[in-house]
Amino acid sequence: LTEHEPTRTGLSVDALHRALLDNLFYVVGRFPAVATRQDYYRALAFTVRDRLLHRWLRTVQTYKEERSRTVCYLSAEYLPGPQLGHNLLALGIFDNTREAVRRVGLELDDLIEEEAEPGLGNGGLGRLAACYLDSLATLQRPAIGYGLRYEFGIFRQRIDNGWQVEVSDSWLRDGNPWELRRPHIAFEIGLGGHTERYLDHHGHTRVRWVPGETIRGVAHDTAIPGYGVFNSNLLRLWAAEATESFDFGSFNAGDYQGAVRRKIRSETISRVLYPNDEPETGKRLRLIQGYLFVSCSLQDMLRIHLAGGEGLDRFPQRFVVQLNDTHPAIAVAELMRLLLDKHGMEWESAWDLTRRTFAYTNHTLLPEALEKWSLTLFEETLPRHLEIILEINQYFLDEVRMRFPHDEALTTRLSLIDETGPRYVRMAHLACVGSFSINGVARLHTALLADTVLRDFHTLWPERFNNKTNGISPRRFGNLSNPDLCALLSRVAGPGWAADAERLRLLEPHAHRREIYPEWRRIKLERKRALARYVADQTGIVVDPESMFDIQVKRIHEYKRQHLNVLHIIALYSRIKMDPTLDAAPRTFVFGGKAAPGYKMAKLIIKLIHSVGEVVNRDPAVRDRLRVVFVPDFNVKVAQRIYPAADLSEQISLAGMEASGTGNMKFALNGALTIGTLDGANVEIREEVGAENFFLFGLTSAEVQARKRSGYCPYDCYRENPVLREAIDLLADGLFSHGDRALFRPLVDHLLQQDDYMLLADFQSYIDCQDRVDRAFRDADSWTRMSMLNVARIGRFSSDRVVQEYCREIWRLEPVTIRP
Ligand code: 26R
Repeated sequence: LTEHEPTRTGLSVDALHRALLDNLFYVVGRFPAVATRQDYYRALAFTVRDRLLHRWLRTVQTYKEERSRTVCYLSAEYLPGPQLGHNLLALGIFDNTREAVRRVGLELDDLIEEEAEPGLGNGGLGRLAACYLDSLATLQRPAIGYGLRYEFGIFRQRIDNGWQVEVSDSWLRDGNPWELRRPHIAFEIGLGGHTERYLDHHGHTRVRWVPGETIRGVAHDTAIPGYGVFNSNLLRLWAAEATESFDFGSFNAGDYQGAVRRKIRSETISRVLYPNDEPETGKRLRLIQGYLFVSCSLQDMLRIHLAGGEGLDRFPQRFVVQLNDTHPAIAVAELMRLLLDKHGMEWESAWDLTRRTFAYTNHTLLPEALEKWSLTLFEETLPRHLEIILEINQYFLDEVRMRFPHDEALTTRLSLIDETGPRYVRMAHLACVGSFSINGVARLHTALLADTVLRDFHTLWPERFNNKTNGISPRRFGNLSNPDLCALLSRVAGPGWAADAERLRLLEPHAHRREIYPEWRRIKLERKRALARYVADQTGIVVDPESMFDIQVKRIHEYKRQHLNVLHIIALYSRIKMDPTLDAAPRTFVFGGKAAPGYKMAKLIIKLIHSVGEVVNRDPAVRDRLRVVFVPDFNVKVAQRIYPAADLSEQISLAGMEASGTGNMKFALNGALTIGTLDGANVEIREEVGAENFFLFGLTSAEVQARKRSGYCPYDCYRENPVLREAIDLLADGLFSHGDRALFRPLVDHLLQQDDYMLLADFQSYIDCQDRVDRAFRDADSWTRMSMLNVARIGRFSSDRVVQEYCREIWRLEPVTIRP
């Protein structure tokens, strides 16, 4: 009977098989005999998209009919990872599809490999946004993710002689079968120009912005299906295009070439993602990028709202807008502008409405990462917004002066404008003033926010502050990346854990059953073998899957202290050289991560990892006991191979620096034990899994602050600790640089003279802790039990838990069931 199943919606093996061949011919335009794997991947992607469309359109229709309250997640970055596997899992057709693909003589895993992932983000912040979209759909909450459709995502990383080389990421080259371009969902934005005052027909003074140029943003939609439910939400990304009116005007004036040039320039706006995890002040293009997607998104929300027939005053009932860091904070001024200038509202009601609409998440305490824009750049680019910001500031500072008279210093600190030198707009301040909720991303982070960078705002409005400890998608980082482990989890804890991660706790009683340890270890070993094959293929380095896989993967940054990890490797290397009988478990040190292209020190750290690896991996005295590898081009796809293969997860940032971290959670879910500081979410992970199942070292953030206040002198640590001295001397003397003493000098000098991230202060504690790790690893049964307990107790860090907290405490959002 399955023969009668429709080709575009049927879920049986037969229907999928027929659809695959149908799409291969009619959409991809190929005969099976000449089709490549990429052709088959695309045919399969269309097959899956067909099956999503029904759910997707039903969802949009239902939300519309029911005028459901909707959260709009505004994020400049999304790192959703490859879509095919995720969508098959959500639809529950993984096994049938595997079978259908076999019928054409191929393997599903090979087709999944074919997909170019959308690298539309830098790291944690973009991946978090993707996990939250997954959870929102799974929890049946109406949500739209709004962002930018960068034509080039985060650069691809090549390694040349140990140095990072950036290669452009043309992820759209083979087309993107998942997206639907919506040419009729497009909005214009203005740039530059000037403002004018005029009298409206009530005789009130109003403002008109006369932009110097206009640009269009066109919607590109991707379905985000929930897991095991019919809901499918929307990721709507804007691409920049030229406006027709503009072309037309130039054409009439006879300047055809000029019109084409401007068209190309318009399209440049969404061309490329900025590859930094720190702002570049003065980059006009980045300001425009943010404004483009924010303005289009708000115009889209207003359109949807007004189409529902309700008045603007009810907008905050229908929509809540979450600002993912300050990158979209211009939204506060833009919504004001739309309400005042386009919809003729009065200031008080517009401001009241705006402030009831936005909520702001902060993702970093690093002062250099707090966004600010020079006033002159702002004025040139968004003159009307600057006026509005200055007016918001006046009302705001009046209120401050009223509540805290005679405290001009407080007023200066709180101002939306930094006037200590050349003037800047402080985007975090704009976000705070314009939002009803301000949250950090881990308990410690939120506490530090209230105590440091947002202290004065916390004094003003303590009730706006709240914590939402980050989480990860158990579907993406469990089921998809580690199916064998997950099959075991489903057997012992029941299959429900993927949608209800707290159920992982049902594994806990089994952590004492030695008879299942061999299977747990076999699964880990199999993932390590697979990673070893991948590493050999990518780097030519052969590693031993039986050795401890000690892994640090994340953006390369001094505060994350990859070089502390390297100092441990050097110390261990020299210890084994001095004492070849030293009893220590063989280890494979794995690194991965990208450095911002302009961040010299981070790039030098990549070179350092390779240089130390070269010496260690070649030395016959240690080569059976230590290996160092750097996996190039760390991204979501590579991450899914790495987390399942880890024995040890390195989370070693200086306490008080990492807002949360989410890699820490992904490792633990895959049964790795953590060596870490009391930073970010590590604090809460350790509480959950138990102190005895976590390797803790290093200063606390309070101790860090105290040490800094009393004048931290790294050179003292160097002088007083012979092990540390030797490690640094080996580096400085050129042991890892063919005798070149200049290569790593900047790094060594910085450590000895400044050491902003206190590697030397934490060095001995780290080394001692690594010794404890070594002893623990050599007791295989005890290690296995700890590993199982980590998995059993990590459920709290599911993004489902966080999203429920956001829904209950910030968004006031209820589930909406979609029926077939
Ligand atoms: C301005 C722009 C180029 C930019 C600045 C800063 C882009 C990205 C950043 C980095 C930030 C905001 C970031 O990614 N923060 C990370 O957010 C994660 C999710 O909350 C945290 O887990 C992680 O600790 C934090 O560094």
